[in-house]
Amino acid sequence: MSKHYNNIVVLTGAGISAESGLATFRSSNGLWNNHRVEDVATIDAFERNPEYVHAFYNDMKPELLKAKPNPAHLALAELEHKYDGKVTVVTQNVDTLHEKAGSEKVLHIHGQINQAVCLNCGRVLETWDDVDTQTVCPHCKIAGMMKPNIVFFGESLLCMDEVEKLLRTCDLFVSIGTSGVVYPAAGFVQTAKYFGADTIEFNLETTSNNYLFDKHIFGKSSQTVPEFAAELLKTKNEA
Ligand code: BV8
Repeated sequence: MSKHYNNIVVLTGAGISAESGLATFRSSNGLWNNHRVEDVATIDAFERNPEYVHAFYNDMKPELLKAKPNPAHLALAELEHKYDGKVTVVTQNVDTLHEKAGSEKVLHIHGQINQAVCLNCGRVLETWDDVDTQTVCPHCKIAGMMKPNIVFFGESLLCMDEVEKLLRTCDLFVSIGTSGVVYPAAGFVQTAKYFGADTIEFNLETTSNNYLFDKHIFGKSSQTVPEFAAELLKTKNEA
């Protein structure tokens, strides 16, 4: 690695949190806690049976609260703070391991497990406590209108205005631990490439959209990402 980049976008998926002990979507055949995600993480499922969907996410909270960031998360946080350029993490993960590692510029495009949104007033409640159909919104005081602030299948993503601007202006797009199956996140690499970014993919294996990446770094992200970050930190802005 000798090239210096000024604006790096890092898309992360469930694979970056695998070595922190969190199940990935794919390796468990699309199951989370023995439920098919497509059956739970959908707006229809929530409208049909909000208690069931609330319980699914409430059950996930203790494990995600306890989970610790691994060297891949820590390397990205160090890169954000020490690198002579802009580094932004765009994550599909609903865990908060990037923040726990010290990353500050993190965009959760699929939402966050420790947040709920009020369908009455639109305000977001930050909480690791259980949220259910009885929960009262602390802002508008209405009960029963809280939804996990998780982007369900069929819902539009969060932070997309900011993400689209980043994809048009970044000069390096890195993808870490994502199978490239879920859209529109799986299409981000195409946009970045179209606007001239170099593209690198970190995974254990070849993924569905691998042909869009200039470079593939195979291996466990807890090893490959710290090595990559260390190389980047050696480069200097020649301008
Ligand atoms: C939308 C929240 C439109 C829930 C999630 C048919 C074709 C194409 C697209 C569609 C289609 N039908 C429907 C769609 C659209 C749909 C979609 O893409 N479906 C897929 C399943 C086909 N997308 C949507 O619905 C999106 N919304 O399109 O809205 C719209 C527009 C305007 C107005 C209204 C509507 C919403 C998508 C978001 C859904 N919510 N999460 C929850 O998390 O509980 S997605 C969910 O999937 C998670 O976010 C998770 O991150 C993601 C799974 O992807 P990955 O992160 O990649 O995880 P995965 O397990 O798959 O892969 C892990 C990878 O890591 C593997 O490659 C593995 O090899 C690697 N790995 C493992 N260990 C390591 C490692 N790598 C390195 N080191 C390791 N140690």
